[in-house]
Amino acid sequence: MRNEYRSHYVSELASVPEGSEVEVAGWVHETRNIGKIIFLLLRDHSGIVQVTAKEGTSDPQVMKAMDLPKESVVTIRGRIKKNPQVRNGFELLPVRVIDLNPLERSMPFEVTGKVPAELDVRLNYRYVDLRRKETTAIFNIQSAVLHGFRNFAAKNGFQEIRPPSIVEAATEGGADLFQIGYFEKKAYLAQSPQIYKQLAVIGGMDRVFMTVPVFRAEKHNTIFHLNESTQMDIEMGFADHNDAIAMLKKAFSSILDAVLKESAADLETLGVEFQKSRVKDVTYKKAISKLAANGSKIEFGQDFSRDDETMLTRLYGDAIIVKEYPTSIRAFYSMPNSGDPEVSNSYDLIYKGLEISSGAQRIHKPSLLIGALEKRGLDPKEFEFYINAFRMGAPPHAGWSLGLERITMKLTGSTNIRECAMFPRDRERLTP
Ligand code: AMO
Repeated sequence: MRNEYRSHYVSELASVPEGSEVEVAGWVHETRNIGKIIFLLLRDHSGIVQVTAKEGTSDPQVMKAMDLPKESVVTIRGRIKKNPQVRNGFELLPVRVIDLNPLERSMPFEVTGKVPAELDVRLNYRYVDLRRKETTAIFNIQSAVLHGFRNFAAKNGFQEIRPPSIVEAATEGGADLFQIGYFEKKAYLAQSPQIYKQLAVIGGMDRVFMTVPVFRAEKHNTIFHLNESTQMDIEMGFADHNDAIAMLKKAFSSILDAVLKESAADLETLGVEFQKSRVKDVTYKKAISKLAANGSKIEFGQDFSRDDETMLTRLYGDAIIVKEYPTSIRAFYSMPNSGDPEVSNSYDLIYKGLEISSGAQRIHKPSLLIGALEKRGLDPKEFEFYINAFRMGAPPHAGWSLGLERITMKLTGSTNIRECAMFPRDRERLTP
């Protein structure tokens, strides 16, 4: 698309005939001024091109205009010239250079990555950090993850819904809620779309999916937790945990396919390699006895520790679905197993040692639900509107949620989840 600023993206220049005049727009990545020659590397979101001005051949005004600090935002018109010595096999001989917005401040760190910068500094200036090729690669991969999830949803008949983020009561139970003022009342930011996706299925939608921000006032500051994160959720009507697990495997496979197909170059930029792993299933009871046989102290009724999750990967492979967790340690809405109510029809997907997804068949009987709430010290009165929905023709149903930043973290080999949230929210960070 040609407009006032550009005729081509850098990645399109390779197919432009020598001698043609083109216009590119982006940032000054590097410059080298050796007196009679000025080299300028211009970077746009698609790549980097060398712009070369020479005394004698280039207009002196253009040579002067090329003398720009790094990260200046420019538009450059020039002619394509083949040059086998240059990285792309061609360079641009400039005829016009415009600095679109002269820098008023020096850059907080090197976008080229020549001098490493602390994560905190990068996050303070995320709009500059996003120009680094590694950060660009992470968000390209995240975009492919979202495509993979949507492809899966479209292929399997899921309808997209938009649940609210402002809610009256806890959606997951527990105390990890952000309270907000809502006119004369108190309200909360939703911890998950859980209740609403169930209500959609009770409403007859049968298969729904959503990609939504969720908010958790967890006080701990870890490399795996954010206070605002993004969930990719589904819910299915007339379905049990086995149906939902089968869908989780399909979604996971579709996500890996999309990343491998769309983001091969990004994976290379990050130096990450991965094969499409087969997802293995194991029951919680089997998993804990295998962990115990390998030295873990875990007992029935306990959640896996970080070390247990790492050991599970060593024992079973990169991608494992652990199912039938003890009912007591799962969310109140998880359906107890009819043959063994001590465990529930619940499951987690653990990928490369980290829980990236969680789900369950839901309790659809009001009396069971009231009992489950009471057992956890929650007041059924606060969930009345939710329980009432189960009194008016609620079918058996099941679903799950995949954490977008968590899966991105594992696919990009990032060591801190903050790398995988564009503007992360944690205990300390509320800006930018
Ligand atoms: P759960 O609470 O396990 O389940 O969350 C689902 C997935 O969301 C991700 N996740 C997080 N990622 C970053 N920071 C956090 N603080 C955080 N909390 C959760 C994880 C996790 O596996 N309603 C249920 C799902 C369902 O049963 O459908 C739920 O929210 O990847």
